[in-house]
Amino acid sequence: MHFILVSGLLGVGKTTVILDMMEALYDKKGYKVVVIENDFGNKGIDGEVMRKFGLEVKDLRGGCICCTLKTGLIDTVRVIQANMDPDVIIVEPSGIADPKIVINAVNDCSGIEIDRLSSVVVVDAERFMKSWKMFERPLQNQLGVADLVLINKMDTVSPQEIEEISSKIRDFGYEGPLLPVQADKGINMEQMMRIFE
Ligand SMILES: Nc1nc2c(ncn2[C@@H]2O[C@H](COP(=O)(O)OP(=O)(O)O)[C@@H](O)[C@H]2O)c(=O)[nH]1
Ligand SMILES: [Mg+2]
Repeated sequence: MHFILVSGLLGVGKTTVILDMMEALYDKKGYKVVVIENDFGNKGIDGEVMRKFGLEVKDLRGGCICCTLKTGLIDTVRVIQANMDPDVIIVEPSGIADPKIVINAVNDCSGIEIDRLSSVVVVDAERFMKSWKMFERPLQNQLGVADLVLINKMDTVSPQEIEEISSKIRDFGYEGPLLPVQADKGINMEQMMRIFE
């Protein structure tokens, strides 16, 4: 089972990215995907979308995965694996959650079999330069464990601004792949899925 964590501040487009991932993983590859949401974003993955994909969403709204729901998340993953045995589990933690805590919890837990763990971080091109200072700590936590960084909403900025954002993300010490995307139109999402393979 491939465990994909999609982190990022509130409103950056995590849920939109996950919808694109689901489409790529389910429609194109036929993988069985389960999404676990723990976010208060303005766009939830609702029953209607799930029916379209024939998939399952577990909603952990009401607490932050990184603290009170840590054991809840692990138990949920364990139950999902035992009952549904999906190929992929995608987890959307709340915006300020520290993904490292989730990664450590998943790695340390017996009873869950994970072949591969990917940590994707989404940033919002429109807001990043204005807001990185205010969110330095959560960004540091997120970028510190990222395997892939998506600079989403590339439609809202110039190529030069994408460069500025990329260089600021490098200043955080992140050295992995950086990909500008427009998740709401699926732009560059195929490239994203390729990085996953
Ligand atoms: N302009 C633009 N808006 C986007 C893009 N992707 C997502 N959004 C919008 O950003 C808002 C937040 O998206 P959402 O996926 O709910 O963010 P989350 O809180 O990180 O899960 C929604 O109104 C989306 O429609 C994009 O590529 N470009
Ligand atoms: Mg969301």
